[in-house]
Amino acid sequence: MLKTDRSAELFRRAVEVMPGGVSSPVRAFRGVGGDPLFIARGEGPYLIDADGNRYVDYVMSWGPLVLGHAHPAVVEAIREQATLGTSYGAPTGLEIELAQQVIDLVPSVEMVRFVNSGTEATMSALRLARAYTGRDKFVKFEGCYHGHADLLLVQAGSGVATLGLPDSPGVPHGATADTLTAPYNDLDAVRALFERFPDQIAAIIVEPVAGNMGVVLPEPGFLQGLRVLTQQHGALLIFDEVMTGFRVALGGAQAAYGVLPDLTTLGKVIGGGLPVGAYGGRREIMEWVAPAGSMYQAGTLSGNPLAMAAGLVTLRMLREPGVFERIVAVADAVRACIESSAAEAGIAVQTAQAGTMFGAFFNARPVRNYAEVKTSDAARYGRYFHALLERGVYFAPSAFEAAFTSLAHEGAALDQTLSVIEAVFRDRLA
Ligand code: KE4
Repeated sequence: MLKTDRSAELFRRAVEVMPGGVSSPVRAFRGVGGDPLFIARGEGPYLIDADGNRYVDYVMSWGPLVLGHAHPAVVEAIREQATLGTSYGAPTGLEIELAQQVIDLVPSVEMVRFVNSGTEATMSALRLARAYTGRDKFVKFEGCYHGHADLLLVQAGSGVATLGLPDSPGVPHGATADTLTAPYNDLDAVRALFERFPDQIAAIIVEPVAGNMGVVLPEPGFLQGLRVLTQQHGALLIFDEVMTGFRVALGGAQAAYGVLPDLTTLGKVIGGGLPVGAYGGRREIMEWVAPAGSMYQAGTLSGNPLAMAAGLVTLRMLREPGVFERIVAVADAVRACIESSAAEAGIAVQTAQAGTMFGAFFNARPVRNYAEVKTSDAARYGRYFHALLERGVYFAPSAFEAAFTSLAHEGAALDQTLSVIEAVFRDRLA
């Protein structure tokens, strides 16, 4: 049994001063039971909690830490920049360099605007699509999560799904009146929306690999079908690659699947662990963004030099020969271990993987959309989570999330992970 007295004490104090004791709902362990661990530090592939317990971390801050915790090059880049100042509220060469890295890597992106979170990126991209097309409606998919902006809190995944919230109070009907939803992987449903609302749909926004309802892959032809439908109906295609960017492939899911959207939203990895988001795409669309154009969007700390420095060193290292492949190989090994261990124990598990992110459902049938996700055994996931945690392996405290690897997940950390997964299934602790 884990000794977590210090975390328990911190949690008691936290709930007095922060709603639920956390700064973001999915951290609260509500989806798996028990109380959250309070973290003292991160070190390569490890989290160390306030009681000194060490865990191999597969949450990795929900995706950003593709090089691992406190990578020396990232720490040095932040330290060096901090001595030059943390924010100027004025343009810097660092923004140009990071924008160029994104443009070089992400096939459809010709121009970039930096913001401070994925939520800001998606809400801005949708405003831009509405400005560019002169239309108000847009389509999202059930179980996909694109941040917590009012217009997107409809049938959302991630923490909304984890907490089983019927979407959110405080979102006025008017804010979501133009938000249309369809089941993931269902092109007929999307086609029907275009027929029902001709010339009214500004965009489709989609997670090209869904990572906020667990990991659900696009079926063959789904993304290409969205590309064709949006072109046929004069709507924009937005790939929300906040999670999949630089994780599914160096160029994101659009590179892996060969489908080019009109706009792409990014976050997580491009901040190297500091708050950054971005949206980008075709130049003729992006030039609608103020001050070049009239679509307004702004941010005090957008493009701040600290975050730019951390993101730059992260992407530069990720581009070095063999680095990305090493991180994918770890995800391959862990995913394969889950599959083989569950099969040997006769426990029905569906796994899915895209590059350096992967997931597992306790389900006897393949999972292709949110309705099918919900037939999975979330209670069993909770037992699985705690059985792994007690043995020093930290997966997402929710069945509706993804697992992420890093450059640091090698050697002893990987060996420990594989032996713990084998034991948890063999001893039927899940
Ligand atoms: P943020 O505003 O949390 O930086 O990004 C929102 C967002 C947008 N799009 C996608 C595809 C995302 O996955 C996210 C955020 N992801 C969740 C984890 N699944 C953030 C974790 C949290 O909410 O604490």
